[in-house]
Amino acid sequence: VHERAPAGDKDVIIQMFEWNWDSIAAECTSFIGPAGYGFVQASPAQEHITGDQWWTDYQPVSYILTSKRGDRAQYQNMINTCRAAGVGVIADTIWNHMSGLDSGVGVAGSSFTHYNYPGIYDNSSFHHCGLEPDDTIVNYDNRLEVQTCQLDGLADLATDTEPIRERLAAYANDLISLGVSGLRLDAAKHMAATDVANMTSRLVGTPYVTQEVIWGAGEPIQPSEYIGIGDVMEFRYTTALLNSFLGSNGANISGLQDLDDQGWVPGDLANVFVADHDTERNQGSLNANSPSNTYLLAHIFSLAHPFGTPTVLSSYVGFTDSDLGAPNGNSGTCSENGGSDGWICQHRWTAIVGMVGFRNEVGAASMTNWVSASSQQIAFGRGSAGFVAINNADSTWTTTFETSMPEGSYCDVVSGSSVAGICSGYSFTVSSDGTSNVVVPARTAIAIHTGAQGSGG
Ligand code: ARE
Ligand code: CA
Repeated sequence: VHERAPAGDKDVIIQMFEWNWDSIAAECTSFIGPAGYGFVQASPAQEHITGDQWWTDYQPVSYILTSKRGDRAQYQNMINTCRAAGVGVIADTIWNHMSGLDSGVGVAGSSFTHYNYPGIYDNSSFHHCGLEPDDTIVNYDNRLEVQTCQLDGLADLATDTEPIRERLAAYANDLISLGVSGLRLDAAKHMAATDVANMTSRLVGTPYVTQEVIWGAGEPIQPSEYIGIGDVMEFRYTTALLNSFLGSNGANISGLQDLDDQGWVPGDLANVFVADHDTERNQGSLNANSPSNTYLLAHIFSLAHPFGTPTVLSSYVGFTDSDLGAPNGNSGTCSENGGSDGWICQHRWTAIVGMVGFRNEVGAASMTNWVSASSQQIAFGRGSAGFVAINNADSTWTTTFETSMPEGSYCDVVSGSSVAGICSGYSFTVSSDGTSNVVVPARTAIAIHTGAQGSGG
């Protein structure tokens, strides 16, 4: 059993995709901690291949903690600074493979060849599956192939053997010794669950673990195989939000009430997200360029709904180019409520910050008062602490909602916040009978909670 934040209790993770360590540290202090986020997920920390593309970070060549994002001292400083701001660091951890290059020199100066990493691994450290030309995975319907052949040609570590398990656990324990709170296990599907479980059993303490096991139609390897180890990234949720908010494949947001009956991993073991760095690069995904405010509305839903532990991706512009690396010399910067210098800073968007406050306020309260006025208009409460209405239709939604909230005047945290009892955005009143008259404009949402009372606006 691994440590995870209790639902709603500062459980929101930001994936600080490609931000360097110094800039994450600064952002933890100035914004992320005060805003109430629980964790930042940082890019892989270990030495990797050189190059300007973002994906160099996913080709490890040694366990020296020097990457394009900073060195060991900077990584340690990031952890210390974020923790001081109340924010844990989750390390993106690569156990499945090393590089896919014939040979090269890593960013910290380590020489390597595809199957030789001097002082660490030699040819015998890798699977040589012999099932496909070049040993590269083609057939996801073959379990053995997915787990012992090479993902995109990346040298596949023999995670079923003792020396490799020992080395990989030692790497994770080094990160833990520096103070990381959790691990994202990259490409977990490409390691047998027994291999992953063996290695996590060697970890010092009880770090939060989230495993990247992408569900695929008809594939033999199932996300459920990994739930005894820790959380699983539930990509079926991501796909359901995509289809529902875009109204594609017959899906609508009115179908998103009960997510525990979908056959996904259970909500208390699911790590959920509107997008990660891979999906935002997929054509037709929900991303910052999606039409009609759907990307933002999906985030509001994700942070309001009780299912899963949510991650918010914070990324940079230009993701339609699948190779483009981070802007501004890898140093993340934001404006007050948005991005700057090529960074998008989703984690600073007013509505997303407002919904993090909502989530922290409602905690584990169950869903109440679900109503769906049409296939693209939903509203629900969270106990007596919060209420949200999402209008993903092209027409205004004017209605009297039944809520379970106490009588009062509340600030809409989608359009603003409460500053000393004055709402910087809209405000709504709830009567003594729990009803509230609300106008929700097309393609927008409103959300109120007991932690943001106020009037005006
Ligand atoms: C790069 C080049 C390749 C080259 C390779 C080796 O792009 O052309 O062959 O280097 O030299 C990232 C990038 C890759 C990049 C890699 C290494 O996305 O393009 O390759 O870094 O630099 C599968 C896996 C899943 C994986 C996705 C991408 O199951 O684990 O593919 N996601 C993680 C990370 C990625 C990262 C890696 C793994 C590797 O999040 O960012 O790759 O560390 C179906 C299946 C899925 C499958 C999916 C896509 O949906 O069900 O399992 O995901 O198709 O193939
Ligand atoms: Ca493997």
